[in-house]
Amino acid sequence: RRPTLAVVGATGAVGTVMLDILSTREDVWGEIRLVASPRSAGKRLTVRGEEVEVQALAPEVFDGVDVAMFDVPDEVSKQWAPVAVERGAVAVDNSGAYRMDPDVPLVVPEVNADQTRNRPRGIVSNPNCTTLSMIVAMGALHRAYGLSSLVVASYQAASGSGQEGIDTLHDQIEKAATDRTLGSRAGDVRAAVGDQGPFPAPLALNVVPFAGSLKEDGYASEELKVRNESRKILGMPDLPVAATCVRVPVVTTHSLVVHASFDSEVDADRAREVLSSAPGVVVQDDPAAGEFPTPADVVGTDPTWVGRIRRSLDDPASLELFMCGDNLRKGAALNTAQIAEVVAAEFAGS
Ligand code: 11C
Repeated sequence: RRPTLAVVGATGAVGTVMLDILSTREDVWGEIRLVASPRSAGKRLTVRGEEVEVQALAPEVFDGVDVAMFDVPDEVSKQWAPVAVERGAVAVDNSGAYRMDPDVPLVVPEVNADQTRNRPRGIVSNPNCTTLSMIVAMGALHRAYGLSSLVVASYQAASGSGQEGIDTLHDQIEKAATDRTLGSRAGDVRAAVGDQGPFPAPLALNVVPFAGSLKEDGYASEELKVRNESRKILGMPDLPVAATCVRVPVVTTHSLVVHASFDSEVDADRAREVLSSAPGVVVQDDPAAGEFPTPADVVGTDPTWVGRIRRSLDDPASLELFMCGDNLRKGAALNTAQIAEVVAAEFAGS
């Protein structure tokens, strides 16, 4: 039987990408129900080439649903994922609400698909987009060499903060575009762009060394997510992970610089082979020819792109890498869809 799917948060930045993904991947679904806040109810959205009316989030929308995806803020997932489960669905949640719950698996199908069935609460979690932009590649290298530590710096896109982030960046770029003297005096960009939207400093013509909210010891929530989620996905609760998360004026696609250390010596050519043969990873690494991934070239694609692969000059057991991944696709909607497909496969033959 083909399972019934509900997409909760169908009208948001991630939800919009989800409808595209559901329309282009191999179709495993029976009915697809679109759900959003009462404000968006009644809208008609296209999925699989058909218009579907958006229903307001209410307990009854989950009746008869087998898999419910949630692309909504943490507090909405906290309240509604258990309602979906109570009504018989498996919830696949893209919020931060359940990721570190020991009774909720945190799944990246290329790395730990086997964890999907281990879900006593009926919920499977999807990692944060920053973690997801590197973890498929790091999982492949871990299988080859045994990971011993990670040092990560992110270059995160505005759409990590949703549609508001995208709109803020475009508004700021528009305001900054006409004055070609901007960026030459302290504070001139800040004065010119005005509204900072969801960001703690101007994003146009700037970089912002803070993403998420402030947590203990000066860390930002994004940095702790990268650490905690990487450990959980790789099944390495003590893996040393140091992360600094930075927002850059890119609309969509997160980039990361990774310094990865391993249990054994590494070789850059062999690392390229390992990554090239890993599902979901593309190696683009020929700097002499100007070949390396950039967010502007990667956006809209599914894989994790890896380039600038070098053995560390001072440690033969470490690699330096640069990687990019579309934070709305693999970083959010695509991975959620892949998890949902793993669950859907359980219905085959039923
Ligand atoms: C960002 N990674 O770029 C965040 C957005 O935990 O799902 C996703 C937040 C989350 O701002």
